Amino acid sequence: MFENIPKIEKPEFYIDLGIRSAKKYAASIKLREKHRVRRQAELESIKAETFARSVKGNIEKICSAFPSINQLPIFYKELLDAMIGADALRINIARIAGIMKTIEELQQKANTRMKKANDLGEVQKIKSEFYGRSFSITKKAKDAFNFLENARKTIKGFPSIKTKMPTVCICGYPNVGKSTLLSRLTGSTPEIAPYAFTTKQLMVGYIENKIQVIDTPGTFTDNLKKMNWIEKQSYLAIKHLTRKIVFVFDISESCGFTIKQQEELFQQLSRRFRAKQFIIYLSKADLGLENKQEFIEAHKEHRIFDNADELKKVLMEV
Ligand SMILES: Nc1nc2c(ncn2[C@@H]2O[C@H](COP(=O)(O)OP(=O)(O)OP(=O)(O)O)[C@@H](O)[C@H]2O)c(=O)[nH]1
Ligand SMILES: [Mg+2]
Repeated sequence: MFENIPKIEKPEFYIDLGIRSAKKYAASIKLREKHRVRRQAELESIKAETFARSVKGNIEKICSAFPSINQLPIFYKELLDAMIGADALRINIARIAGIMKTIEELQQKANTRMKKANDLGEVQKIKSEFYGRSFSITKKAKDAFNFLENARKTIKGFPSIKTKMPTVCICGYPNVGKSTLLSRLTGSTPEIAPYAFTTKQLMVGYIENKIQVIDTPGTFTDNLKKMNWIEKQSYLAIKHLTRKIVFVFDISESCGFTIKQQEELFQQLSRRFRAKQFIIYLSKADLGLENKQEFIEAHKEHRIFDNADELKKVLMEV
């Protein structure tokens, strides 16, 4: 979805490109003007215009490649705000867009002055002033170019999610078997390993191309700002994309976390997302689960599954 933003270079790169393209173009044209001063003035005007067009074109490409924040689905909008800062992105795009405008004005002024230049010294002076000021305002925006390059890298790592498809999120403590369940439900092949924090980005699968299932790891803090990058993504996916949450409990505790710890996360999410429907999945049923009956008694108000196929059937019921 966001892979098309071109790499953003340092300002010097665009200046060099502009100079090269001006030189190249100037070498390819034939001027009819015979008067030495007029001829030189005309040549420099053409070069300045080519330089300005090149810099403007490249900056324009950068500005228009970033997604327009207001048109993004709410999930991506908030993700972008949490990861990059929507205002900061707007400001930095506006800063480099400002360069285009200034260079255009400088070039027009230089052009008008060139037409009136009386000697080669004056032509040289106008030329130096034009490039000097153009370079300086472009280089001054170094931080903005840098910011946008970092933003591009962050955006490129955003998960590819269908924001309009009915979606189910799989939550639960680390190592309880969330990714294994995702794989059983959707046939996708996420990384599964016998240690906590295996999943480091949102994993997505589809049930018959009708239901999107997202593995949303994280134990979440109260504050979005304090969450790590994967937790922010998970949290926003739960908040904006899903009405159904499958909460995975490993009551065998072979995940390394007690039922009590898992219960705390379950209660915390239930409170925070009151309006959503929670379904419980007991993982690792093959391990016996002696305490299953006791657990079911304590969670009478929830539907509980320990078989992925049965859970899948229920998720398919619209
Ligand atoms: N015996 C048994 N082991 C399971 C089952 N499901 C998962 N496991 C094991 O539990 C471990 C963790 O499984 P994952 O699916 O990676 O768990 P996760 O919740 O995605 O873990 P994180 O990504 O670290 O949060 C792996 O060693 C799995 O093989 C199951 O049904 N039975
Ligand atoms: Mg996982």
